[in-house]
Amino acid sequence: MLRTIDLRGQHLSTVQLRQVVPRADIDVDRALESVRPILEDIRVRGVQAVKEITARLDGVELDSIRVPHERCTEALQALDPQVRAALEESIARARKVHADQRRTDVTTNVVPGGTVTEKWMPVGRVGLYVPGGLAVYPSSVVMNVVPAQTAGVGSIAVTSPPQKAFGGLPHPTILAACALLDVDEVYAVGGAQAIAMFAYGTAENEPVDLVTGPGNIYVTAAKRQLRGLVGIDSEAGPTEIAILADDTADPVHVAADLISQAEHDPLAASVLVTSSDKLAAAVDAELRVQIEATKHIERIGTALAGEQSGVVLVDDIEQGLQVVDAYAAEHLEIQTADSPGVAARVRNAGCIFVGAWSPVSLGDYCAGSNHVLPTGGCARHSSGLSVQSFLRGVHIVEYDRDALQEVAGHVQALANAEDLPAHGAAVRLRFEEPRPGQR
Ligand code: HSO
Ligand code: ZN
Repeated sequence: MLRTIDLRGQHLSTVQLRQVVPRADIDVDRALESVRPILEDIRVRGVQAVKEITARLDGVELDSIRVPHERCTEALQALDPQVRAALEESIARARKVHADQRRTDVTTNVVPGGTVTEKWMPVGRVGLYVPGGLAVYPSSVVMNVVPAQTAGVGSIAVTSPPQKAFGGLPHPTILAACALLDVDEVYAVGGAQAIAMFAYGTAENEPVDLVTGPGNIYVTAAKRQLRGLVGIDSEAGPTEIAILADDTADPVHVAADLISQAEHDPLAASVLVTSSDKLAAAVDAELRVQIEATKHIERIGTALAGEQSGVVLVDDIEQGLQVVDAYAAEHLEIQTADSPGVAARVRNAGCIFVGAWSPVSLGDYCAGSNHVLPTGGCARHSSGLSVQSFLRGVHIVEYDRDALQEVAGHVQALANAEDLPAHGAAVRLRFEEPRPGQR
């Protein structure tokens, strides 16, 4: 099922490893070509353009882009009690984990009379994107809203694509999740137009300071283009699972987990990195059996057969660690004899799932961790969504006269070294006698 990349006996550099690990070539810049006119139209014509584009792309005529609050409460009342209970548990666990991510302000006494305080302030207003498309993602409402609320963001708006099948509203489970989380500003807009609406603001919505949440390639292209005007969390690509496993792993679990994330998208990536021929063969056989029983067999089959998926054969766990670090997966499972020991040595991954009882699906819904994670190798430099994503650390500098005077010579020396003498003068002047008539 999966293509095989045999790295045994090879000593590859990081650069070479990055080239050989399976990864899709996602061309966001190309998507930008079709996205740019949409953004520009909304910048110029505002909400009228949002409505016309929504009619054209989603086949939905919107009277208003905003979802009336009653629709959310009605959706919550009609929600299957089991789904409600599960969402409540998901929210409670996410709140527990995210509460521990709160930052405390720190004041450093640099010298007597001279302090620097780092003050953490929430972003003023955020727009959270919840994808529609092939699946419905109430869990993503939780993963965006909980950290924003925990950070203390005062104004939170959620948007999700309108669904023809639901009278032009976002999916009812999304609306119910918003109601459960006490979010009452919800929009029925998807795609690049949603990001533009958030970034520019229109007659029917205030602009936001930050947009978060994953979306398709057009959403990502819009985020790339509008970054700066608004903050963005990251550029989300198709989801990825990598599993580092040895012959102690259960092939049934490994196959199920590879399939689980392939279920998202024909472009999703499922990668097994193993030192065991035996496991690779058993997983392959298991994939063939399990895939037959899946509802979304077509997109799972496409994802597993795609160039972005594969089995990477390695000599041992050492080489396996090099491979997974070069790959920097969004989700990385460790299923080895000493899973915690191996997991502790991983450098690059969005979220690490340790041992046989921590599958990615748990993290998708109910572990308490966040499922909005860096994809496409961005885990080398970025983190998943957290309370920190919605905070800004502002330095507050407060020196008294003596403390400034003490360091004045150094400021002037550095100002002169940079040929910026006016910088030095701004300090020196404060300690000079005023010119006649100056003060
Ligand atoms: N695995 C996805 C999140 C998700 N899975 C939502 C199911 N629902 C990206 O981390
Ligand atoms: Zn998932």
